[in-house]
Amino acid sequence: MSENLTYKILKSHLLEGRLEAGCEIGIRIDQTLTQDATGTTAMLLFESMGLDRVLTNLSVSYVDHNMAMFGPENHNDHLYLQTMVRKIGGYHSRPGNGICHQIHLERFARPGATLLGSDSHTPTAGGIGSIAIGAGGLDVAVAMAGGPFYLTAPKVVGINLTGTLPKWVCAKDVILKILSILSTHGNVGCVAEYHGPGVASLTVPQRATITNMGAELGVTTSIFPADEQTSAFLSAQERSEAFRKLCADPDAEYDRRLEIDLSTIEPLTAAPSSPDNIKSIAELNDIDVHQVLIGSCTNSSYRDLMTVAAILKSRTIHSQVELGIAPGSRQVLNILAQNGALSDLITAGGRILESACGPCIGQGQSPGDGKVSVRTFNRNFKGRSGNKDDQVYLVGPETAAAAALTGKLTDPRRLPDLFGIECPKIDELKKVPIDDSMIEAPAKPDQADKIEIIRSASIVAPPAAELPPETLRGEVLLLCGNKVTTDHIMPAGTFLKLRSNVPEYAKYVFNCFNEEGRPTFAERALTSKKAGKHGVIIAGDSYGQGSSREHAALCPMYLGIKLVVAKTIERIHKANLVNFAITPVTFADTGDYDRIKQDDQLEVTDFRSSLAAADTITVKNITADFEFQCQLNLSERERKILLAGGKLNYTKVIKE
Ligand code: MIC
Ligand code: SF4
Repeated sequence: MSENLTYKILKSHLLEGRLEAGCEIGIRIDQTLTQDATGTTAMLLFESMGLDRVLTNLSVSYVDHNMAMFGPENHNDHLYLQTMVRKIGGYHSRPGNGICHQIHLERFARPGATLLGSDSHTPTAGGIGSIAIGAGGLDVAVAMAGGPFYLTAPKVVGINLTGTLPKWVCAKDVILKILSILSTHGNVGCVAEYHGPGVASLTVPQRATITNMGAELGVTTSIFPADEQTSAFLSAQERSEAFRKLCADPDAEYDRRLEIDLSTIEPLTAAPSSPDNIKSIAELNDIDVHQVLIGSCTNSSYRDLMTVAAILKSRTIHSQVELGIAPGSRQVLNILAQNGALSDLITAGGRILESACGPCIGQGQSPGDGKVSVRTFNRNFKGRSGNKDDQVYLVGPETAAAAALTGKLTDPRRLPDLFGIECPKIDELKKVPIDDSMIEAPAKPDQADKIEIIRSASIVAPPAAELPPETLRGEVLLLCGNKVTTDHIMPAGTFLKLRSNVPEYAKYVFNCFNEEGRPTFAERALTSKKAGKHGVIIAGDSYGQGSSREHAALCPMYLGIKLVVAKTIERIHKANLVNFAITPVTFADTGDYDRIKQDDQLEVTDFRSSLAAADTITVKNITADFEFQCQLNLSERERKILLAGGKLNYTKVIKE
């Protein structure tokens, strides 16, 4: 039978289960990636499994998120990671080296390999032909310990690319176009696989922009074939040995097909405040802009930054605009420094930020009240920038540079008329300067003992989960609407420094729903827990969209949450809930959502027994006196994890 590329790679890594869409499978993971905001917990969980060395081909820990370093916590985390990771046989990418996904693409990712990362944008490596999946830190820790990664064998959406991109249109516009068609919901359990004649015209970094922001579609991952472009990219990185030609069979089957003619795409934006609120820039021309930020794991490749530098060269940014630029990796920053483009950016008035996530995760550069911020990033969830009522437009580098010059949202195709600027043509370099001196190699097994782990007091072991109760005596602690993201559940930004200390971080669960002068969500949850009740969260569609941060399950677990009832729940967050013994269920009849109120008292008798085998549970709303049905949608393995009181307990039971 003719196979698509996704199934070819899954087949060669299959350890358990039937490779048929919808069935649960376990796959071998070749590589793992962790970053500092999720990595400390992942490493603490790895430690609690009692293993000395990682069992993957390659595990890399990156420090790129928590870089602001207000207070000692971040530095404490960096030192813990540096010592811990090398001791257990992993590589450590030091602060300043750049954003995990971009460095992984440049230095480690391989066509045909499987990569599991504790970050939702791990699929960036799909641009080189890896099956690269984002997951919670605990799942990554288990993969580091040699365990399989479990997922639902996906449906594959074949996206046939034809034509070539017109002038002033970039890879970001391609993924924004796809988001306008597929949106951010309804794609759980799918893989986006690109094929067709249009693929050949896209370089690996352009492909990586597309696979990166595939995370916003909610798909399991996105993948491109490995072809001449891939070979050229690897050769420029002096990694030709990693190249393998890979593609789908000519008449491969897909569960769904999408046709994208690259030549018909125009400059687009994701308008406030969802990555699928897509509009054409031409239709929004002339909206006032006060801030432009360029960078993030989506758009800070050599080509992207050179494009911006070429547009801004010998010009000054508009007086109303502040421009920030965070190059994705030290490699790119160094090339720009050596070829003079950095000077063009500085001369134009750009503020050069360090090679890191920076403003993308709310570490500074919050926009002013009511002021439009134009960013080349991948997420514009309300409040993520650090301003509760932000107006963030996501765009490609061409549009960002145009806005920096005009102080307005401007279709970059107008730049020739407005300023006489020709469309920059940036070719990828055939050779890039290689400098891995900021990547520390694993300690040799006989040297590992000599490394002492630096563990400061701010690093607190994560709390253990509890067994599910036989009768759930629930209290509705929050009724939240649609598209509640992990940024809403567990804010990042200035709170990021608390990632290694669950009791402290848990104080800010659902912080954006807290009102001044009233008890916070955390206070209400702890009061309810003390009274012997079990916390329940009621949500609408796409609950847990966005990040892979398991703190969005771990901290609610600490506060006594036992059940999440939603219309739909996103893949990574659902897995994290199960891992931390919070049962995720969906409404059998979504109309019941409207009949529930905050503080309602709920009851599920036989809760524990139902987890073992039932497909539905009956929830009694004692306050409003009615019953409603919820679906369990759990695999056998997930049921066992919940019954064991979370994945850590389950993994220990399996080992014994
Ligand atoms: C994000 O983009 O939201 C993050 C920060 O990279 C997260 C990971 C985290 O919360 O640490 C992600 O995308 O998974
Ligand atoms: Fe970092 Fe932003 Fe990419 Fe997340 S999306 S990894 S915060 S650059």
